[in-house]
Amino acid sequence: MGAHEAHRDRRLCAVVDGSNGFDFGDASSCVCFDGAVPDGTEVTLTPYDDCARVAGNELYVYADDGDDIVEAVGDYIYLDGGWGDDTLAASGGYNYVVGQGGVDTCFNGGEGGCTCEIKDCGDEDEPLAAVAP
Ligand SMILES: [Ca+2]
Repeated sequence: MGAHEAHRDRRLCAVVDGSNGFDFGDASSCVCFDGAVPDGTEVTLTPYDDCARVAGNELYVYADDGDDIVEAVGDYIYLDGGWGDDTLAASGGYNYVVGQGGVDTCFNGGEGGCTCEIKDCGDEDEPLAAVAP
């Protein structure tokens, strides 16, 4: 299956619950995760088009490659979209959202040190869609 096909149908992603840990980097398909994780956890998604809603505090969430859709709920979360055309959202406070390469859309509904930053050294035309708190 090509990446675009996977992008069209995220229902084909493996539904995961974190019972075997929160590093899904070795998964053979995209993953779909929706749940709470312990504070301070590092969550790593797959190189495919993942879909996740992660709740917790002091998290590091890395979506890796692929066109990911990730929502983070909590405080002090660092949400890194990795490469790909990501849609990233963080609600809570003091979260930091980084789109990395690709055409990303970031929303940060939190308060405090909220930032939505696109890091892409190779494409200055990349649109930035940021919603201020
Ligand atoms: Ca991914």
